[in-house]
Amino acid sequence: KYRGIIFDLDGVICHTDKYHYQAWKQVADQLGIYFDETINNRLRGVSRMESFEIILERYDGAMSEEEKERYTAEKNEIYKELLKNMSPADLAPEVKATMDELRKRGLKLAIGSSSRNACFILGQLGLDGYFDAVSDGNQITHSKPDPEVFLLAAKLIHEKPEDCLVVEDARAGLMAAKAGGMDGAGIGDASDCELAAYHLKSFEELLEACNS
Ligand code: B16
Ligand code: MG
Repeated sequence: KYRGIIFDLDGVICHTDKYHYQAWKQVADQLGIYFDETINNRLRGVSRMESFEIILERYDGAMSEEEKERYTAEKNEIYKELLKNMSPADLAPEVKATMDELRKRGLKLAIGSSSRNACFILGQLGLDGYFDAVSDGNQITHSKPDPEVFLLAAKLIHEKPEDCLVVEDARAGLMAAKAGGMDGAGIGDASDCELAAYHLKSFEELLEACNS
C-alpha cells in the first residue's frame, strides 16, 4: 500500500523531551517564567522560536527580537550539551528491528523532523546514513503544521506524497501530514489523535499498518 515511510524524529525514533525540557527550564528560570512538563508537551514538533513564543505567554514584559534570538541560542547550547549523553543505547531495539523489517519489505525510509539538530541526534543514536533521506528544520521555511518538511522528505525519496505514511507523536505533525496529502500514524502522545489513520500502541504495530 505504501512505498515510503516518513518518521518524525523526536518522540518517535527517540525521546529527547527530557533534554528539551531541562534546557528550556534553565532559560525560563533565568527569566522568572513558570514552566512545567505540561507546557513542555505543547512544544512537541514545534520549531525552536515558536516553542519560545509559547514559553513567553507567561512572561509579563516585552522582549526584542534580538533578545529572543539570544535566549533561543542559549537554549540550544544547553540542549546540545545534553544531547552528548545520547548513545546507540537510546535507540529501542524494537524501533530498529521494525525499521529493518520495513526496509526488507522494500519500503523507503525517511526522516521528517522540525529539529535543526536532527543529524546530530541521528549520529548519537548510531543511525548516521541509515535513512534514505533526512528532511529537517535546516531545510525548510515553514514548520509543522505546514507540510513542507514531509513534502521535501517525499521528494527526496522520489515518492508521491499519497504513497507515503507519516509516523508522528504530535498533533501538529499529523496536521502537516494531512495537509500534504499523506496518511498519518499517531504514536505516543498522538496515538489517540483523530487525525491519524492508524493509532499505534507500539512501534511494531507499524508493520500491520503497512500490511493493511
Ligand atoms: P531544535 P520533531 C521537534 O522535533 C521537537 O519535537 C520540538 O520539541 C523542537 O522544538 C523542534 O524539533 C525544534 O528542535 O531546537 O533541535 O531545532 O519532533 O519534529 O523531530
Ligand atoms: Mg515529534
